[in-house]
Amino acid sequence: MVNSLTPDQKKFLRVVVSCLLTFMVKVSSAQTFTYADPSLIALYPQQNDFRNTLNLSGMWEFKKDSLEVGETENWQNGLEGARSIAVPGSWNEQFADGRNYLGMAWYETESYVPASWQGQRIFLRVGSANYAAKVWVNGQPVGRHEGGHLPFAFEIGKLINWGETNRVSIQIENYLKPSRVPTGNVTGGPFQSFPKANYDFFPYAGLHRDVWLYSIPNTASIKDITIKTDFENTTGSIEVIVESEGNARQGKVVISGNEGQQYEADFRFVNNTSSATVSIPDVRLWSPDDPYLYQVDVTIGSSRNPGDRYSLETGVRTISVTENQLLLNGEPIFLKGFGKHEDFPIFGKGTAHPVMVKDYALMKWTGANSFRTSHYPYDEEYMRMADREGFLVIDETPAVGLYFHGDTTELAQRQAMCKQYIEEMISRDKNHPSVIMWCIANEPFPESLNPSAGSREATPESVALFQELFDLVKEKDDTRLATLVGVMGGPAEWLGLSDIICINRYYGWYTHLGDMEGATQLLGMELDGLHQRFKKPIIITEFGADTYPGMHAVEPEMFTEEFQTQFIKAYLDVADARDYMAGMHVWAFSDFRTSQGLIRFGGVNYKGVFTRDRKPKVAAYFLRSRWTE
Ligand code: BDP
Repeated sequence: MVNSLTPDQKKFLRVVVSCLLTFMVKVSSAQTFTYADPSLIALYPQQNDFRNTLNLSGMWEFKKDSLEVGETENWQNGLEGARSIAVPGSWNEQFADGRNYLGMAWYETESYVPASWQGQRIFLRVGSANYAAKVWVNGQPVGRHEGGHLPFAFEIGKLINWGETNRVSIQIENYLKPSRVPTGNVTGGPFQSFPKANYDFFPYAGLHRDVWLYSIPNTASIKDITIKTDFENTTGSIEVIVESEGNARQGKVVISGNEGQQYEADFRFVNNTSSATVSIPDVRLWSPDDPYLYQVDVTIGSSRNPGDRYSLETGVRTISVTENQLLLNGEPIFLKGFGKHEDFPIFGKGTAHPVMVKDYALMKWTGANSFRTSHYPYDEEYMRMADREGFLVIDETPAVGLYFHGDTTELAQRQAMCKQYIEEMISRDKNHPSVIMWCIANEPFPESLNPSAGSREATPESVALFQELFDLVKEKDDTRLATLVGVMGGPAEWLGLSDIICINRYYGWYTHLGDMEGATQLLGMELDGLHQRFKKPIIITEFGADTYPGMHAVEPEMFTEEFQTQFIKAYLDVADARDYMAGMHVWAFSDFRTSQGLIRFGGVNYKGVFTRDRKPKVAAYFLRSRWTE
């Protein structure tokens, strides 16, 4: 019958059939791609007698999908004409044609899943896929996730071929959109850069952290562990809250430390939840000077027939604020350190373990005791290392460059993303003693996007919006402080919502150019005013000057190493003269890649006190003498 149709009728039929097929694919994908559940990322994959892990990082297959035909052409059934790519790593750094590509691309790998895993529950966990990801296993859709810098996981046991290789396909795209967090392609935004990110770091794309397959026991398993610590006199207490799945009725917590001592507590589940508090006599408190960690082993089931086990490390410490001070274990502590980035040549935003180790070594060398995970949560190994090395961390969500004008639908989408990030970040990082503070946003902009002009008022809507985020943080974790980092010229009302005031200031750089006297005068006045108004301690979470390495001047001049040193010293002196200052974080630890723009020579932000490949500028030696003597 088709043969009897005219060419026009045939063409029409083809269009109808293709539309129908596209529609069916879309409908079926809409039905089968569930959004990732943040509660699944609470426990990092772990190998023990009850659990198994397989790290899928290494060489994967990669293919751009700029026409976005991959799904209709079923690329999940095997990528044809693909090239190799390293995971973790940003795709923008690995090829000769990838730098500015932010569209759709596909990743694929194969992994053998041992038959011995059959009978267990199997999950796929992706450490970070920037920005939006869809995942298939053996050609079958398993789920989707939005937002980079935080992990997501799906249960995939039903799709596994036991004792065979299994194909994992991940589609990722990183379009810059006003509805996303962080935002991009904003009309009239402050950043006139390319690519048009509404923030000052390169919008790297791809699989940036490890990808894992892991298994947990089928009949009863530990789903989540939350640790809260406290102390009175010399006795510490570690409260361990355990959430389980399945039929375990009881369990045990064993805490090891204090040179071979063990402290134990039994617990019983009620509705799969339980908690046990263990006392530690002669407790060794966690601090930057002595980052002492206790080992916590949780076992569920009876002692004769244990069902699952999970181990982690914790430090006993408290964090609080007074009107003037930040208190660690009840004692004043001053944060000395940096705002940072996950950034390194060729790796992009991909996890690079040697760089991580080097960064801690260099931070210690300067005498720093703290850093902020600007402007997104860092790799989990980074956080574990902070626990071990004794760094006090301000853990920040990817909410950078938020603004409140324009499209209300986009505003609601951004707000939903901010809440998702808070849930995921706290779910993932809540057991790190190093994390003392959650930061819900960096430099949200007031109504007018240009902070040096227009309205600096906080609209009631924006205050309500932040209040909602702070409430969510406190609901998830009431043991730590919560803050947002304020932009220069931004509304003070937003700052007042925080437990501790955090501000970024660039007087002497973006205003009062080169004039450090005028800059520090204004800075001092502003700090005094803020403290008088809010009666809370203040941290300057960013201050710094772009510095081209090797550029010098007898009399300090912008862009020279002498000017950067003078700038940092002037700010530190202002802080030292005020007893309500609780910390100073230099911007930035190292130079980092950003979008191309007039004020970003070579697409690099040069405010690092170390170069991008971690060589010290003069300011690094200055900080070392100031912070270690
Ligand atoms: C601050 C931002 C930071 C920038 C820095 C700068 O928080 O991301 O990199 O300014 O301009 O406003 O160097």
